[in-house]
Amino acid sequence: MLDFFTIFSKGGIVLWCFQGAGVTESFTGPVNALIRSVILQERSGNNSYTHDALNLKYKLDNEFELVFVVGFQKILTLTYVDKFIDDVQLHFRDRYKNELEQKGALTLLNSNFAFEDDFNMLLREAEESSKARGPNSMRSFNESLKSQKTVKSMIETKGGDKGKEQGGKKNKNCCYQGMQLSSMKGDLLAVDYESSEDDEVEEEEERVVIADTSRKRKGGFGGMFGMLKGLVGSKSLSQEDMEPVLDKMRDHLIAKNVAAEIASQLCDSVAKKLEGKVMGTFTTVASTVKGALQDSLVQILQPKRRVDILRDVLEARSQRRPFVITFCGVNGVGKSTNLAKISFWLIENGFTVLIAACDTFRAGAVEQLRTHQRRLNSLHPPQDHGGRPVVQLYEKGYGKDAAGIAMEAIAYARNQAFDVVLVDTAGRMQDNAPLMTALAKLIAVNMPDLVLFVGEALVGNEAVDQLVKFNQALADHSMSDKPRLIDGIVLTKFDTIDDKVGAAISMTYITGQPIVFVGTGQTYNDLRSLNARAVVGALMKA
Ligand SMILES: Nc1nc2c(ncn2[C@@H]2O[C@H](COP(=O)(O)OP(=O)(O)OP(=O)(O)O)[C@@H](O)[C@H]2O)c(=O)[nH]1
Ligand SMILES: [Mg+2]
Repeated sequence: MLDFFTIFSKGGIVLWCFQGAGVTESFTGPVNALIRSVILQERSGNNSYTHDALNLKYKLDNEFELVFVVGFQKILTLTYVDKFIDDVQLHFRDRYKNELEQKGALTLLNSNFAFEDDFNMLLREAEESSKARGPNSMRSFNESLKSQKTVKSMIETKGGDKGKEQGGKKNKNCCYQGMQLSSMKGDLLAVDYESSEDDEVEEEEERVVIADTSRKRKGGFGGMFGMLKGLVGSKSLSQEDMEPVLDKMRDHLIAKNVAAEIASQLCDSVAKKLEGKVMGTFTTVASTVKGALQDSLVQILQPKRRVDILRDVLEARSQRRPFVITFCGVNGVGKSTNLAKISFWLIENGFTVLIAACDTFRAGAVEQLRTHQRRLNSLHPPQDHGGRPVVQLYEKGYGKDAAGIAMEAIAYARNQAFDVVLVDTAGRMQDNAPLMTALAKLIAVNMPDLVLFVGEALVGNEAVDQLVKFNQALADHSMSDKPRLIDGIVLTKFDTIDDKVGAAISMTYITGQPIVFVGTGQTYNDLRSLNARAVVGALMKA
């Protein structure tokens, strides 16, 4: 029942297309019209467009710079199209990741995207599931978009909710030394925010009424957008017009703890994006500026690379080797505590963990880990796991070479068939050259699967300095031409920062690496994943 489906790059190269049986009209006209009047204007709306008798729906893939467009007759109400376009996008990305990562136009031109079979399968599934639901069945409130558009919808639940439910059923919720614990099976819950009523406005409505709310609010973005009031008619935006607005935007971001340098770079890029854009009315100016900033922020926070630790651990297990994660960062940021929380999450997911006590420097570091190891084993007693402790500590006391201990621990884990090795390291200041060299050596020698940088959400400008110097040290002391740098971030003490969430932006912007875990407190349950939309929401809030 579809007229066509086409996948093309933002550069205009058609990678693949499908034309429905019996459809003779070319779809070049409608697609060109869509590109001209919607995509190039960066009007997002609800991602649909009507051209003569055709309905077009599209989806942008910003990571790989692709556009997915589906066309069907306006008279048809195809309920499955939105989900279908999502499915096709995911499938296509997964299947052609390698080709798409190369990006260059030549690679795309030379690649053969034989996607017919996958597409037909997805289409059959979509059509069948919509038939199964019945054509005229009315959606219940719970199924409707509206029911999901509450504040709660900002929280990504994924497998997390399921895990919680299971935990509840099996009565797994337990307490330890005053700590409330619940099951942490599956993917982690995403960080949550308290929101004002304003945020509950449905997205569609928000776009329309944005000018009003910005006028209502004092200061913050309200004031900022207010400045654009004079800009009406068909004037195109110039740097000069935007200067005062951008200054305010920069201050706003800095007030939210985004590092100053990064706030400036972000504003410059928004200015570049908007320069020369022809403005219609005040409303469009307001939503365009806000939208451009919001888009950039979401894009920064969205992982360029998927980090799926549970899957990667399983893969390592199938290769009969432990999956090794190293934690590093400056003193007192929460490396050891979050290492323990991550152990708990891994154990809850059925894995065994060896903690390598490679902080051989700070007094008490080994004992701190031993305490965690005991607590974790009492939460998951060996008798529930075939007589084997689910977490063990590998330690050699103090004053020894950390890289050597890590190496012994990894070998021990391989012999004893542990699934994961978590390497705790001593805190070190980024300017302490000998200690940075030692860390770089530990990583170069042991080549962990994942190097996690642990940083506090409280930091502002300091975040950039830490990350740049940690990465630089790893690069300088690497023995390979493809050095192991930081490949993920643990953002800790997120519970202490209110809505000053700027460090999340600074850290991902500087490294280009994802925030893999968010620490939200001092119990084993206080571990979350990042919800980019919620963080951007908090950043944009006046
Ligand atoms: N509120 C809050 N406190 C945290 C969080 N993570 C860690 N902490 C606290 O931060 C303090 C330092 O934590 P550690 O785990 O010892 O930090 P570290 O980075 O290992 O410290 P060094 O090994 O000395 O470098 C402890 O009091 C933790 O309880 C968090 O997500 N939220
Ligand atoms: Mg520590």
